[in-house]
Amino acid sequence: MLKEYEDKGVVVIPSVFTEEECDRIKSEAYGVTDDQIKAAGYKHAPSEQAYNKKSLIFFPALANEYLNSIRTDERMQNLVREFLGDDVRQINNQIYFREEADLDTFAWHRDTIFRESHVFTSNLVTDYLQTVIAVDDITEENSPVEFITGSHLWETFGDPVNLRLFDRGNLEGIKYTAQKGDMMVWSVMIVHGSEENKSTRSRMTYMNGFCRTRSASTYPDYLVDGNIIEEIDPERIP
Ligand SMILES: O=C(O)CCC(=O)C(=O)O
Repeated sequence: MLKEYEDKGVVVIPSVFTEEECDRIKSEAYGVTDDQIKAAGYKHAPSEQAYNKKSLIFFPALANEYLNSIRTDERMQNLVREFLGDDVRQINNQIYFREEADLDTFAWHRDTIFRESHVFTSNLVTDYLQTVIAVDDITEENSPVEFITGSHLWETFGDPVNLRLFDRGNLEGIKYTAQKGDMMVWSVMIVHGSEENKSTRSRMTYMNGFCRTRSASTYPDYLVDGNIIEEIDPERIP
């Protein structure tokens, strides 16, 4: 798994969560409101609307016990320990709805564009881990994320002009499919993007992003000396 991640920049880990857990994640995600996330102390915009639908909610685990229990679940912890060790911060926690007929798209980009340069050191490249749980089956049809495997090793890649406008250009990646309950982890450096979900099936993902504590000057603690920190401290989210 680690070797594949190092070579390709992305790897799918099968059957980490169950179908029942995914169904519950989905219903809880739809139950969390912007007001609840704000009331839990989140100081930024709690959700995003893109094109025709609500596309994302940010830090829902602040306001929802079940989503928090998945975030802190042993299976998640073990994965994070395996990749990053014992001292880790939580950088993002978000749900992508990606409903059927959702017009949202993501241009080719590296996730480094989201990481504030005043917070992270240059070790971000090795110290950051992006994870998602496939809450629905991800197929070729329902807007899978397309990854250019090996691009995490490219010297440079320019930032997109408009993140929410996929323009293929002359690039071609691999559309990564997954079963409900699988996890996908990817490098902060891998170039990826996604097209509109033109299908009749949603493909929700639950994203949790982590960074070794040594490389992030703020953000809530996730693991300290290998021990889980059960609650996200919203004061630490810049
Ligand atoms: O889920 C998607 O369609 C794209 C997500 C993505 O590219 C990202 O969060 O960096």
